[in-house]
Amino acid sequence: MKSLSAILALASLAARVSAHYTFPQLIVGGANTTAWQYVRETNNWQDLNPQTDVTTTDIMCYDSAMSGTASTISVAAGSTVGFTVDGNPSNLYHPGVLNVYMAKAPTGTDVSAWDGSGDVWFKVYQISAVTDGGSTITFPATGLAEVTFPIPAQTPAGQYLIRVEHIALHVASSYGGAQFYIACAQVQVTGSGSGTPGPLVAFPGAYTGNEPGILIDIYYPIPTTYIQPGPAVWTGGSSGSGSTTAVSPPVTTTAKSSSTSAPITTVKSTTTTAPPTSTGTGAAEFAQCGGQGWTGATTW
Ligand SMILES: *[C@@H]1O[C@H](CO)[C@@H](O)[C@H](O)[C@H]1NC(C)=O
Ligand SMILES: [Cu+2]
Repeated sequence: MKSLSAILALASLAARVSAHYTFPQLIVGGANTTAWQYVRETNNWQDLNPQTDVTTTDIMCYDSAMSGTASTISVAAGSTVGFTVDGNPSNLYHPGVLNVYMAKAPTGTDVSAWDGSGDVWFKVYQISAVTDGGSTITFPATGLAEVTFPIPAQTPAGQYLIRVEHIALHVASSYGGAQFYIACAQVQVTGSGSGTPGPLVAFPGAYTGNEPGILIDIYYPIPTTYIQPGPAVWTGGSSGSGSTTAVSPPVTTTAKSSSTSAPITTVKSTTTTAPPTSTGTGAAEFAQCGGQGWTGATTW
C-alpha cells in the first residue's frame, strides 16, 4: 500500500504539470457572477485545455463547440469589471502575459447573436512581462485568481464582447507552443462615452504566432526585452486609427499594483530583438503541460 505522502506527492506533481484554467465568471460591481452566466461557455470548460492555434476562429472566443447561451449584463463605462480564474489550481499558474480586448456589436445586432468577426477588437488592458536587460524576466500576471480592469470611460454605449486572454509561455519556444486561455463575456456598456476605440484587429488575424512575444524561449537565454503581443492599449479618446497593421511597441509593465487600477506601462522604443533560438534548458518542470501536438493527459 502506497503511503499517503507518496500519493499526495503524485497528486501535487500531476496538478502542477497539467495546470490549466478557464475564466468562467464575470466580476461586476465587485461581485462574482455565476459561472458561464455572462461569459460564453468555452470548449474547454471541462478539460481546461488551452487553444494553441492562432489561425482558428476559436482563437476569438474558444466557444465553437458550445451553443452560446450567455446573458448580457449592464456595466457603466469607467467602471471596473473582471474575470475569475478556475482550474487546478485556480489561478494563472503558468508564466505568461495577459490581454483584454473589447469589440462592439454592430448597431442593431444583439451581442448574444454576434460572432465578433472582423476588424473590431481593441485592447483595453494588459499585463506584460518585466525584463531588466537579460538578468531576469518576470510575469506579474502569474498567480492571479482574478483579473480586474476598467472599461475605458470614453467607451461609447452599446453592446460589447469582452475577451480576456492569458498567453502562457512556458513551452513557447517552438511554433504553436504558446497556450491561449480565452473567454468572452457579453456586456451592455452604459454612459455617454464618445471615444473612438482603436487600433482595431481581428481574431484570427491579430497574431501570426511568430511574434517575438509569442514564439519565445523565456528560459534561456533570458530575454533582454519583451514585446507584448497585440496592438497598444486604448485608454480613451479618439486617437484610435482603426489600423489593422499596427506594430506594437516593446512594452515593459511594472509589477502589478495591489489596487484595481491598470498597471502603469512604460513604452520604450528600443529595437526589436530577434526571438531567442536557443536549444537551452530550463522548461522540463513544465514541459508536460502541453504545447501543440501534446496528446498526453491534460485533465486533472
Ligand atoms: C470571487 O472569485 C475569486 C476567484 O475565484 C475568489 O478569489 C474570490 O474569493 C471570490 N469572491 C467572492 C466574494 O466569493
Ligand atoms: Cu496548463
